[in-house]
Formats: sequence, structure tokens, C-alpha cells
Amino acid sequence: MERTFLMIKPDGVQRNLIGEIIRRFEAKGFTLIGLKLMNVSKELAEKHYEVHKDRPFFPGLIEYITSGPVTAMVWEGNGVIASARKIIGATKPLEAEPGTIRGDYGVTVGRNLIHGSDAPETAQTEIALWFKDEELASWQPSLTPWIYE
Ligand code: DAT
Ligand code: MG
Repeated sequence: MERTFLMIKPDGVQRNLIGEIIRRFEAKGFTLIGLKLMNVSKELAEKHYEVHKDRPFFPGLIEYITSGPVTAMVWEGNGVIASARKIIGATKPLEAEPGTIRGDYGVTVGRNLIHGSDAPETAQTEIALWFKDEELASWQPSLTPWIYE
């Protein structure tokens, strides 16, 4: 089973969207295997967004991600990495389709509510960066035969 790392950013937490966002992934049929509300250190934020370190928006991005608690999650399911990116929507919320999380709740790129890993390699790196092995639950939801044939 594929796994991805999703993070509800500080604006999603402050706007009381944790439940709504988790609901969308649960309703789709994906399985939550890791979940924690946490403040993010500057070091962790910088490591997570390392690929963007030379971009002009980097300082503002780090300030945003460290400005309040985030909800860090690991989700499991067939094709969950690409599917979660579709459920999240385009990076710029005004370009994100209605029906996506960013399309429904966001306006600006600097407050785009949620992060999702973009490929299998980044998913693996990000899960290892944010979670210890023992923080991930191993379980087989009883609905599995009703979601997968
Ligand atoms: P995504 O989060 O859709 O994977 P990304 O990896 O290109 O997008 O960028 C990471 C985050 O950086 C993004 O969610 C918001 C911020 N960001 C990206 N491009 C930006 C820009 N042009 N101006 C301000 N912030 C930006
Ligand atoms: Mg990205």
C-alpha cells in the first residue's frame, strides 16, 4: 500500500478546518495511520521545504509554517499520493478547481491550507522527517473489502 504525508498548515488549523479536511480523505476511502497536532520548529520547516530554500518566498513560507500548530498526518491507500494531490488542488488557490480543498477554502498561495507529498520519493522522505516508525499505526479497516475488490 502506498503512503503519503499530508500536513494541515497553520491557517487550516486556525480556521477550524481540521475535521473537514480529514473527512474528505476518510470519505474517499484512504486510511489514516499517523496523526499529530504540533508546533513546527524553524529547523523542521526549513528541512521540509529545503527544495525551495533559494526562492524569494522561502522566508515568508517558513514564517507561515512556524506561526501556529499544524496537523501532520500519514495516509495510506492505493494511489494515495497522486489522489491526495488532486483532492488538495493546485498550489495557487485561485487556480484550484472548486471541489478541491484549496479551491473551496483558499485565496492566496501563501495561505493554501494543506501540504501533500508530490511523489513516492518525497513521500518517503517526508514521512521519515515528520514521524517515528512507532508513531504510525498498523491496522486493517473493516471496510477494506467494501473499498477494494
Ligand atoms: P505545493 O504545496 O502545491 O506542492 P510547491 O511545492 O511548489 O507547491 O510550493 C510549496 C509551497 O510554497 C506552496 O504550497 C506555497 C509556497 N509557494 C509556492 N510558490 C509560491 C509563490 N510563487 N509565492 C509564494 N509562495 C509560494
Ligand atoms: Mg510541493
